Amino acid sequence: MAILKILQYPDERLHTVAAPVTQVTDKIRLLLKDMAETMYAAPGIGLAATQVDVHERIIVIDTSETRDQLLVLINPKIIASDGISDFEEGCLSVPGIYGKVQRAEFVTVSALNAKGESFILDADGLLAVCIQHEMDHLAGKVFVEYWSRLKQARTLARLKKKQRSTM
Ligand code: K1U
Ligand code: ZN
Repeated sequence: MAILKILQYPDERLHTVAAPVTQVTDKIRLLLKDMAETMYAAPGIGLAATQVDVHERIIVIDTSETRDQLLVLINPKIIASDGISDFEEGCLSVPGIYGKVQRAEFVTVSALNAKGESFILDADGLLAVCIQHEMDHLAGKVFVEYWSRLKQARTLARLKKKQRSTM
């Protein structure tokens, strides 16, 4: 297994739209293992393939306290949603920046698992937020891009200042 490099905002590659997985092969299963290892090591509660510069519709998530409930979503699709939530979010591609995004409170998602079997999942709370955040990555959208131009500009300035101080 391997820890993969996570692209950092404003890297343009984070704006790439991911393509559907046509077949869940051993190569995809190896990528899933590496993505899970990368997410746990970061540490994070989710990771989209886009963030490791692989532009296929693949997500790993673990929102459990015990960090042992890995959820794999391949070709995820939201088939129903309801309610509004206003959760404070973070992102491994935008380290140190946190802020609220308005999303659906409940989602029903269809996807394939690591064996290529289809399943349907009902999610609420942090899991629902995380699924939507990761699916945005697959669509080339980073959570800060929901914010106003001014807040985005301030965020970029903060990130650049942080990057300069760690050089
Ligand atoms: O997509 C990502 O960059 C992962 C991101 C997912 C996420 C967090 C919060 C709301 C929505 C989506 C993260 O995992 S940021 C790190 C984080 O939230 C966390 C890390 C360790 C323990 C608990 C939370
Ligand atoms: Zn993110």
